[in-house]
Amino acid sequence: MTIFDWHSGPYPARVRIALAEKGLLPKVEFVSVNLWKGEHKQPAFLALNYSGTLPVLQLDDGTLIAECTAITQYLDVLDGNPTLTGKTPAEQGLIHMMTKRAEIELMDAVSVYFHHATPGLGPHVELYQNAEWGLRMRDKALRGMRYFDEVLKRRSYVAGDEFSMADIALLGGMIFAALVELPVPEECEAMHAWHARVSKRPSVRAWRAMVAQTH
Ligand code: GTS
Repeated sequence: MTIFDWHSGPYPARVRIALAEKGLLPKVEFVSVNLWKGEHKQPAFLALNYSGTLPVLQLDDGTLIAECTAITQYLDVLDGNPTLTGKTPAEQGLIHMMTKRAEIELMDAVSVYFHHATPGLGPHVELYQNAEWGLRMRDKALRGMRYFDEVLKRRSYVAGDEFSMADIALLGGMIFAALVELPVPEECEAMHAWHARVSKRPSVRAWRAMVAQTH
């Protein structure tokens, strides 16, 4: 399997953490696509992913799978023992719902803030910016943090009692929020406790060590 990504990117982090959770990191070859140079908007990359975003998984038969959720789903069921995306229909439904919610309410909102209300990837990549929209999305992300704080007051993990793809999605949002210096409000204690807990997982520690090493 090949993964096209940018090693320290927040969305790529979701797939790298999922790979580590599944013990699949040694089976993957990583190909670096330089976001800061805008390589993801060039025709060669757009041929791999119409949306021009990372990461993209390419299977050995050439099949291309983009979108973190779709890639994680694929990786999780490969061994016939899904541990991240649910075993029962209800678990699967809840995990997908909460994963999407972590994207809509936090991670994607932080991303829009980054691309529209900060210099983002620089003027040669950010050809259109709408600062007002970006700032609205920053406020949406802050509301999202408060929502997830409420969720995490009621249960240990985002979609229930077990760590899942939804936790990885929320963690991706937190990684992005930290990069753009958008801290989780101090009073969101449940969210902070959850973050401390998931940060102890070997998959997350390994990701952080990899990023620290490459900077
Ligand atoms: N919905 C996509 C997914 O889930 O995979 C979003 C992917 C995404 O936005 N990836 C970022 C990207 O390609 C990578 S990173 O910023 O997290 O490193 N951004 C570039 C751009 O121009 O939007």
